[in-house]
Formats: sequence, C-alpha cells, structure tokens
Amino acid sequence: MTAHLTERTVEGVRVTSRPVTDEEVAHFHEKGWVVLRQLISPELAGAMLERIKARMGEDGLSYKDRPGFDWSSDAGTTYRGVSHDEPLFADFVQDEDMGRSMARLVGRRVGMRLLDDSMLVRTTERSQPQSYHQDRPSGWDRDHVAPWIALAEIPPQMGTMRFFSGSHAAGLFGKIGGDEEVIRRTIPAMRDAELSEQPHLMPGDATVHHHLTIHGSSANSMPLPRWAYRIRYLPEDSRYTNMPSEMVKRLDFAPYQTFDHPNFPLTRYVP
Ligand SMILES: O=C(O)CCC(=O)C(=O)O
Repeated sequence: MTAHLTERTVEGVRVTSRPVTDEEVAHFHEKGWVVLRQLISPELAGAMLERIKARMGEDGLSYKDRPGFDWSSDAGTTYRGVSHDEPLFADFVQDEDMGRSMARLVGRRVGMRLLDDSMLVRTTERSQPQSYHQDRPSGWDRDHVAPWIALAEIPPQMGTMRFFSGSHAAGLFGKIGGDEEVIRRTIPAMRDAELSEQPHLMPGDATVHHHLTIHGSSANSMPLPRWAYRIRYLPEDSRYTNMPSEMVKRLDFAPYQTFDHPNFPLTRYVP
C-alpha cells in the first residue's frame, strides 16, 4: 500500500486505510454490502492480530467473557471494545479515510463516529454458523455501517459472511433468523433475492454491510481461529431514540441527545 496523506504511525506501525472507490460505493448502495480488498495493509492487519493474540491467546481460547459486557455465543468469542484497551486500534478507528469512506457508504457528507468495535473470533470451541439476521438497532435513528476486517486469511470454510443483496432497502423485518431456506420462506421479499457468494478474504480485506442488510456466516470447519475485527460507525447527527439499547445502558443518556460522549469518538474526517 502506498503512503497516504492521512497516514499516522503508532507504536511503529503505519495506521491508514485506503479510500473506497466510486464503483465500491455504487455497489454498496445497490446491494447493501461490498467487499473491500486490502482496505488496510497486511502489515497493519498483522500488527493488530499480534496485539489481540497477546490478549486472547494464539487459538483465541484464553479469553473469558466479562460478564454483562461481552457477547459471546456458540458462534464465537467476542472481545468488545478492543479500541478501549489497545492504542493501535484506538487510533485506527478514528482514521480519517475510514471516516470519509464510511460517510460515502452511508451516502451523506457527515462526520462519522465509532459506535463500537469487537473482535469476533470463531474458535474451535465456538465454531457454529451465525444465522441470517438484520442488525436492526433500535437505540439510534440513523443508518450505521459495519466494516468486518480479516486480520488473518479467512477462507469461506472458516466462516466469511453472505448477504441478501438489496435487503437493506426492503424494510425492517424484526426478529428474523435461520438459514437461507428459512429466510426465503418467511420473508416473501427475499424469495428470489440474490445471495452473495462467500468471499475468501486475505489479511487486510474487509466486507462492509448496511445495518438492514440480511447477513449470516457459515461455521468455522477448520482447526484454526477465525480472526475478524468488526467496527460499527454511526453518523455524527444520530440521536438516541429513547429505546432500550445495550450501547447506552449505563451512560445516562437523555432521550434524543446525540452520541457526543467519549465512548463514541468521531473519526478525524471533517466533512
Ligand atoms: O462474525 C460473524 O460471523 C457475523 C457478524 C455479524 O453478524 C455482524 O457483524 O453483524
């Protein structure tokens, strides 16, 4: 990856991301998802992986959930808030190009803030598929987008995601879940929808999905952990809807206030 103007160096590592292209933005707007090859450099992905392995173990099995905070399931171990603990991640989530790229995917000239970031590790112990769903947030009133970055190679058999193309523009379907057959049978609008191929991701490759895009992933059938770093970005003008939300649970948010709070820092992109 060539040096970029917004590049910064943290702990000796070059922190940057490449800007999204017009074609990628158009693809995202039409389909509700996009694959971004080499969104970050393999060097940055490798440095992030090294740091998270130091916390979770080579196989991801040394990490134990913090009760009431992490969201692990039989589909993987979740380490929430990596950027709160690791300076390299904290700098990256505020990257100027990430902010600009995510605003372009949202389709607005708007500042973007971190909603949260998590390491989603599909280990040999927690290797099950993630059934199809919409993220369907209720705590905020604007569309958010979710980059999911491979820190190590993730072939389809380790559980990359698939997306129902166009589902982001088809409405809110509520508490859905199940495999492809269930989604096609229970949601008439998805009966003939295109389901994306499962990508084979190399370190630094990413997928990004819209919060209403129906998505899921397969099991990890290999004897290695799947290291995926998922960030969620929210437009700066999003307001708290006064609906129950894990994200603001202990924050004493007033109804309809913005997310202007240290937990939700703005990226360095200024529109
Ligand atoms: O990591 C996975 O397999 C699923 C992740 C997911 O559903 C999401 O990022 O919204």
